[in-house]
Amino acid sequence: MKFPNDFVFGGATAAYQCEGETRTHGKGKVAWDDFLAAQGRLSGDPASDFYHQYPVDLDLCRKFHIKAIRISIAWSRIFPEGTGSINQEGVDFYHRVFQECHKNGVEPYVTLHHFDTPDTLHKAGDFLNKDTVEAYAAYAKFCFEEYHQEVKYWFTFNEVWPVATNQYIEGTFPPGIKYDIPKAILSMHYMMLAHAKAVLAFKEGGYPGQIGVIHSLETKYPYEDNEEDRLAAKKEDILANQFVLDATFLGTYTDETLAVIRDLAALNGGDFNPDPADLAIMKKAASMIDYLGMNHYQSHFIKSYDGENDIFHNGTGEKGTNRFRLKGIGERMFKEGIETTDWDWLIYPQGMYDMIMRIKKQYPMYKAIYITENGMGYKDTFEDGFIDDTPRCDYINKHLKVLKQAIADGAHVKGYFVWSLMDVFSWSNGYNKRYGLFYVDFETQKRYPKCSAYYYKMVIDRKDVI
Ligand code: BGP
Repeated sequence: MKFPNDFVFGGATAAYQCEGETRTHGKGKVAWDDFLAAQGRLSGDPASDFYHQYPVDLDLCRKFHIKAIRISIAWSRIFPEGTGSINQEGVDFYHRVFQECHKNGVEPYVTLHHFDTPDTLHKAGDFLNKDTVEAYAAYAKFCFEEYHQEVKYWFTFNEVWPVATNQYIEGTFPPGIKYDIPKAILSMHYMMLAHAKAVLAFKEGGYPGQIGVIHSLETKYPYEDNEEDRLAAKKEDILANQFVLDATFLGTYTDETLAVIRDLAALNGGDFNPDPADLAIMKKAASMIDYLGMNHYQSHFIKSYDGENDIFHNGTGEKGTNRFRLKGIGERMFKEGIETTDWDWLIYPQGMYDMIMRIKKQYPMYKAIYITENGMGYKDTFEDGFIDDTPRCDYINKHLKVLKQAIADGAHVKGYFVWSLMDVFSWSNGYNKRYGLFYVDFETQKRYPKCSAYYYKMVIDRKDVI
């Protein structure tokens, strides 16, 4: 069996990670600007200079038969303050990008929020503040109205759980708070409410096209086959996966989900009591979404853990330094026989298969799934214009194999996007964690196809893995 004829093979990007020009052309500030400057290690400039290089990147898509691209709109390029006055230069920029996509036969799949809430709203509490929900809904509506002739595929949010955990539990995203589980829960809930409001605006506005949301879904397995580890894996799954999947497909939270979430909130001095009026909005939207975007890179093996919270983020690629231990939940373990990347991400394609089949079973109302991100962070070497990234080809190939199996086993998966199309800026890791099919020389901004670009073209042409 090959991939179906209409299967979409794409490449993914995100505004802050590729555009550059973070404080020019009328763009408003985002929390990242100051957060990164204060650390002094990393910067979102120049990134991959997509602001100027997009014709080059889209031309590469055309040449390598990549017919779809994930792009995100930077909210603060359109509304510099999050609400109110519009920056026409930003609005026009995305028109030019979308037109260039179509000129090259590349379909844009557009995300409205990819980790970059405008700073004014972020400072006022980001998605812990309901005003941000309203501001987001107005911004989404503006985009549907403005771009509906050029964009047919929309995603409301990129990765609700990672935003919440990185902002409030791991502290690697601004505002850099650690171990505040109640805040993480509330911000996820309000992001899902904002998602629902955008879906309703889209469907009730009668715009052509389709809409969904992207979640990062990492399968959680018990480290050992015992009662304690099973419970630990279950708890982490509910917090990271089931909470947002319930919100997406049911528009409410099941009793099982609520019980665990409330326990975790209480253990950390908080509570979670969603407003029934908000749940009614989420329920309506749940029946209307067209697809789920699933980002998948790794899985976790969880051992039960009752010690103090202890997280260390490996942001430099020094293998074996990562630690993730959450009080009353569990500890993420390395597992013999399972390879990791230099940033300690477990390479376990079976996790992607298991997650897809779990969605099919647990949420039979799902209509379609796109794998919206999958790829491998790797320290690429550039030698005489040649970039041998065989491990990345191998990683992608293994994941495409299990994806094919999931389709053969009845899952409705419509497409796959490699993260990332070209090398981009990695939020808490910088520029040496490369993912691209195309190597970017960040000094000259020149692009060079890696081995993986040729590999991917072969897959696209054959509609099959190697
Ligand atoms: C996803 C994000 C992307 C991208 C990717 C790789 O969570 O949606 O924006 O960054 O992960 O992550 P990282 O760059 O941290 O390695």
